Amino acid sequence: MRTRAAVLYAPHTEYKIEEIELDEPKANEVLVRFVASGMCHSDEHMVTGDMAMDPAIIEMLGWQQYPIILGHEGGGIVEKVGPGVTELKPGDHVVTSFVPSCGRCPSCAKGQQNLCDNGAHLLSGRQEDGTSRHHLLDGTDLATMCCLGTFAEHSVMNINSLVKVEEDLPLDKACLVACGVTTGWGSATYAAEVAPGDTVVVIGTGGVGMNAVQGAHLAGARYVIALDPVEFKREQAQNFGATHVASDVAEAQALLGELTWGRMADKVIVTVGEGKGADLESYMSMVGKGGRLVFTAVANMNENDVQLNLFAFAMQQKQLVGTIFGSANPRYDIPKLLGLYRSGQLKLDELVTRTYTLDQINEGYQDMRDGKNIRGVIIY
Ligand code: CXF
Ligand code: ZN
Repeated sequence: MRTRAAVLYAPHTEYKIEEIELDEPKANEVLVRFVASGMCHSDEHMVTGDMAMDPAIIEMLGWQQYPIILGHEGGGIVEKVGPGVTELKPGDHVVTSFVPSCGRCPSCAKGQQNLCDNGAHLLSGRQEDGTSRHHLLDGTDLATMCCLGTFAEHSVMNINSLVKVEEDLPLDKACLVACGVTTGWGSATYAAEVAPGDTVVVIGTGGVGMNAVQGAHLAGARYVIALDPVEFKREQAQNFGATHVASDVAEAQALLGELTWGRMADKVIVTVGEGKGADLESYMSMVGKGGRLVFTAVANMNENDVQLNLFAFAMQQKQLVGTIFGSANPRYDIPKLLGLYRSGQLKLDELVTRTYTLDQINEGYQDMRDGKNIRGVIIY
């Protein structure tokens, strides 16, 4: 079938809206008509080139990373299912999960669906069987982000990347649990294990960090300090549970000193747009004795060096924890978070700063770069 998609032909270029050819769903795959897609910062890492597959591996496999359809935060309606799909049918409402979960691999079986073995395909640009369902009209294969490609009116993806949701939920809000909301909320509740009475700092309060703020608040933190250089984001954070705000690390350190009588933070959660190894020690300096730093941010794939005072790290018994998808289990946590939205305990509507059409995607990403959005959402 023909559909429309935002195609990125190369890093550091604008998206172009193209008519594309989309194949039928194969075994265990589903054709989805998207209703909405969140515009996550991680897609921007494919635009800047911070994140890409190893060129040597790509060449060995005969694949290419570009042209690519980005987007991994989708909400839509099933149009057709491929052979072997029994758990979804046409008309079902679904959200994507940027991490797949097969339920059968050792990680899924252990209760760590965010580490599903099929995650190995996330940056391959291909479906799990190594082939493409998306093609330019001249036949060129298109890669897709996270095996999804939600910046398109339709897409075909594996059942492992879809979670069924209740039909009365608005898909233009529910789509946000596909990545940003669950990643941020889980970073606070699972990875940081925020406990009642904790003092928490969230560094970077965009589409992920804002949900770490509301996760920490809901988990009973006494103080939640939202650290962001953008005034609009600091203001917004106070509606999501931040008790205090700071515009830089020095301001947050001074605030922590006063609030905790020098004991500093129990948990610091790093949700900046691009993680930098050089900043790690300044983040760790806000963590108190026995405290934990959670690193959620995406860094450049070649970022190998970090600044960290190893003596203080050991002597003050600090912890450094990495996390993907906020250490959440998509098939358990996506419905759970949508339940919290339904009961009014999780804010989703307020995360959406602006909506765009697919044709306005470049404008939407420019707004993100300019710090104007908590989340921009494309409405199809
Ligand atoms: C990213 C993490 C790295 C792979 C692509 C998706 N996470 C969410 O935005
Ligand atoms: Zn994302």
